Amino acid sequence: MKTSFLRHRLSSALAVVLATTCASPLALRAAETAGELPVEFAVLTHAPHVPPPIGRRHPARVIVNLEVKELVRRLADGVDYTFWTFGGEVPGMFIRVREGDEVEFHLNNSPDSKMPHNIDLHAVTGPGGGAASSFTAPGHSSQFSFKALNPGVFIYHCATAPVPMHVANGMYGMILVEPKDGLPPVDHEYYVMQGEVYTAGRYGEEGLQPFDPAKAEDERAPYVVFNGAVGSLVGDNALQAKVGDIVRIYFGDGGPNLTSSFHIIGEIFDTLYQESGLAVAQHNVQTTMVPAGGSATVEFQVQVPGTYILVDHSLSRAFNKGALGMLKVTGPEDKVVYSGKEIDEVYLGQASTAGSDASKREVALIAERKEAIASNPQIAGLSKEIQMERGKKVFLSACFACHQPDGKGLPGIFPPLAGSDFLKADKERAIRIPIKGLSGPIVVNGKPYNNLMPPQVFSDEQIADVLTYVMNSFGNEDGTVSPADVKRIRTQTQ
Ligand code: HEC
Ligand SMILES: [Cu+2]
Repeated sequence: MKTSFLRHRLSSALAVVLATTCASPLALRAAETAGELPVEFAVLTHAPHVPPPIGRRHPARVIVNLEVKELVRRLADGVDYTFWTFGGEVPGMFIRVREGDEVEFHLNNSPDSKMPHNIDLHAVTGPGGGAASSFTAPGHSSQFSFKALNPGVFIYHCATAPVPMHVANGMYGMILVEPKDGLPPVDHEYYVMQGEVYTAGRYGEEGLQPFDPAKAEDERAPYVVFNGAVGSLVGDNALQAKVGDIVRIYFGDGGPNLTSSFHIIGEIFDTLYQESGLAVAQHNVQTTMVPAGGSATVEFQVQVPGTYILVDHSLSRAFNKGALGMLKVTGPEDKVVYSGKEIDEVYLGQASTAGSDASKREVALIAERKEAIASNPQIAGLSKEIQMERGKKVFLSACFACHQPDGKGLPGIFPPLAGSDFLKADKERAIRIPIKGLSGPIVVNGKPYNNLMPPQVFSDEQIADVLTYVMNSFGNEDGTVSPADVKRIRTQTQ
């Protein structure tokens, strides 16, 4: 349904491209002076994809059709949320037009919606950015037009009261107004937006979570995420590039409240276009501040293969609330640019503070509650497959940073989990490692290691899941660990 929608958009855009290229430049100029512009349908894309460059060097009347849908979507593993969306996903669909275009905007509110919605596009010059003109009840459609006077990368969002709630529920997206002469070509363009979700439950608390107005008012977000969900840009969903490629990311902050300190671990932004504008603001930038309701565009060339981590460098948000994504770069190594033997201290610093007494107590309480639930025979009996999937997510949120996504570790620093004889030899010891951490000399597959693994703050269930995942992945093939096993070992070691 989603792809056919997109295909429809693409094919209508193609038809228009054909139509406009058939018209002679003279006829186009005549139409322009008569105020009659060629008509096009905008190509809209879901994140992290960006519509292709405009290409055209004359203005057009561009028709945008955007549908508001309220729907339940995954926020994190086992956690659902009723999102309000521009186009069915969070963030809203990416819109791309050209400076000087006249945009005919149709906002359609699905008949299944419960709420009225509207749209305030920061690319609009005029009161409310289109908000009042686009106020649309469920099952209705509104139309307004604006001229894209200023080039830039602009946010759009719903501005229906209570506005912070509509935005926190996912009602934000981006519109790029290309400068008249277009943008420099690059190898990949990606669309990433940060936003907070104010759930009634704490981070990771399972079930369908309602919006918590008090937390929103206090700006205490249990979730800060990229592209609408924890893990939307990790593992198989990571952004992709090849060594030598130039990558451009349009990064927006939907908020509603928090400023982002956007950073990519292991990369430097060669070029930064700051705060919506498309003039080069600065070169060689490590972290750029993106205000709520604002954007930045970054460009960088990737020189070395590996996994680069997109974060809000307010790091608790990255490592405890979900604001973490990945860019996977493939291609030949360049040992001069990067030897492959350094450690990013960020991981150790963050992980070591994570073991505070409060978190331990919290983990214990959550584990107690989870065990009470699990002892209900109807709920018990989670299949190994579910455990594996959950464990994979835990692995990708913590262990991968050191043991590497393929479990092979780094020579002399992080021992391998793939084919590890150390792991296999003693299940109880394996369970103790994430709980208590591990330091001092060990030998794994005949090679010595003498380093430090900080304790991993996870619930019994998460530790059981991640160990079960590890014991059955990367060529390892057997063993399961249950939450009860973990609880028993945790009690013994405390
Ligand atoms: C901050 C880096 C880091 C993170 C994160 C980390 N580990 Fe480790 N891990 C290490 C280091 C370093 C060692 C070796 C410690 C030593 O030399 O005594 C190790 C050792 C181990 C071992 C025993 C050695 C082996 O290769 O079998 C296991 C099992 C293990 N880790 C599992 C995990 C799991 C599961 C997670 C995620 C929940 C995890 N680790 C997260 C750094 C890390
Ligand atoms: Cu709304």
